[in-house]
Amino acid sequence: MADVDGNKTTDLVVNHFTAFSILFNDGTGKLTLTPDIEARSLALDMLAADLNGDGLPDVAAADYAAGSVSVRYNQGVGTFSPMKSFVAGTSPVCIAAGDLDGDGALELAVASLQGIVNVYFNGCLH
Ligand SMILES: [Ca+2]
Ligand SMILES: [Ca+2]
Repeated sequence: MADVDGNKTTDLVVNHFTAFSILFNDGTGKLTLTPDIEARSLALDMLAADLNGDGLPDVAAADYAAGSVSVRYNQGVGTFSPMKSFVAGTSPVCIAAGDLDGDGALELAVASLQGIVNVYFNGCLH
């Protein structure tokens, strides 16, 4: 859940494992579903967080089958940048975002089935 379109209401990001979609909340109880937005194969875990500091939540996923973490930057209402992927080793299953080095920008941490955690510092995500 995140305010994807910046209208001060909480929208829903729905993970379909090979794609995601957004349920935009207009604030009156009406939800509007976007067409599917492509993700990598078998994205087991997904989050929405502002990774580039523009005030709009971006979408990042742990791509189990592809062994990668992928990021799509929010470009405004219902549109996202082309996917940017980073190697994440074998079987990444969980993803989290947090400011791990205290510079105010979010990092990504991705855990694999083997118990390995890869950290992607914000400066490397763009
Ligand atoms: Ca953003
Ligand atoms: Ca940081």
